[in-house]
Amino acid sequence: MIKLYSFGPGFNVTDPSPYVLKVDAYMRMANIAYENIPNVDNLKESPKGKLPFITDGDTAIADSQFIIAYLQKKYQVELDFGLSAEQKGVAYLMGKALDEDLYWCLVYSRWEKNDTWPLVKKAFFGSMPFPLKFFVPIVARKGMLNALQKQGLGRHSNEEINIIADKTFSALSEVLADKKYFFADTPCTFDATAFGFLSQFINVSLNNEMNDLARRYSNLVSYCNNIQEKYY
Ligand SMILES: N[C@@H](CCC(=O)N[C@@H](CS)C(=O)NCC(=O)O)C(=O)O
Repeated sequence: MIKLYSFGPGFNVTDPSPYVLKVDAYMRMANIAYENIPNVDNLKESPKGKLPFITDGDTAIADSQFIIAYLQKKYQVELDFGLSAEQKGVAYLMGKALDEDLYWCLVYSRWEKNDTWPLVKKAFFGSMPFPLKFFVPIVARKGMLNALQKQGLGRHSNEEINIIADKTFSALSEVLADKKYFFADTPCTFDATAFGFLSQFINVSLNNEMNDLARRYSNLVSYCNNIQEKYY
């Protein structure tokens, strides 16, 4: 059986990582049986030092995009069957916007913002033994803030970062409009990505400015709730 190595539930969602939740949702949408192995220590076993990764027998695959490509090929998943070539191209690029841009807004909203950081610290490091629970979060936060600077988003003001996140929420809301899924009557690969990311803003038990921005789009809220209800 396929094993999905994840962090485990956090902030009231199945996984606080959008990439893990993307793969988890994908396998549910594609009706692929799997076992979820939740443990932050999975990071130490991961071929690329990040989560998610999966194992299928003796094969280990890391990174959500390669996991999905592997599953698509090996299990002949046809979630994107009904999409035109143009829709497939647009869906791919939209997925990249979430993976490579919205992700950093999420990192900023959780790790940089002083109103949310204490909750992140408690959720991610609260169960660590003394004295690790004191210095590991400090080192981890420093690393994330450094990554935000290097990536570039961390150099913008709070207001500018909220504008960047809101532009993505607004664009997603426009594309979704009153449809149930983004491109067809049934979910496609992009829906797994969209749910994996949007849930991190909408369905989580966090209430920062960015959560408020996302929750203003009622069609995105219904979208997440419908997928949550149907597949979880
Ligand atoms: N490109 C990767 C990104 C995975 C990723 O960044 N995972 C983060 C959690 S959201 C992680 O494992 N971070 C732990 C670390 O960097 O130490 C994917 O699509 O799977």
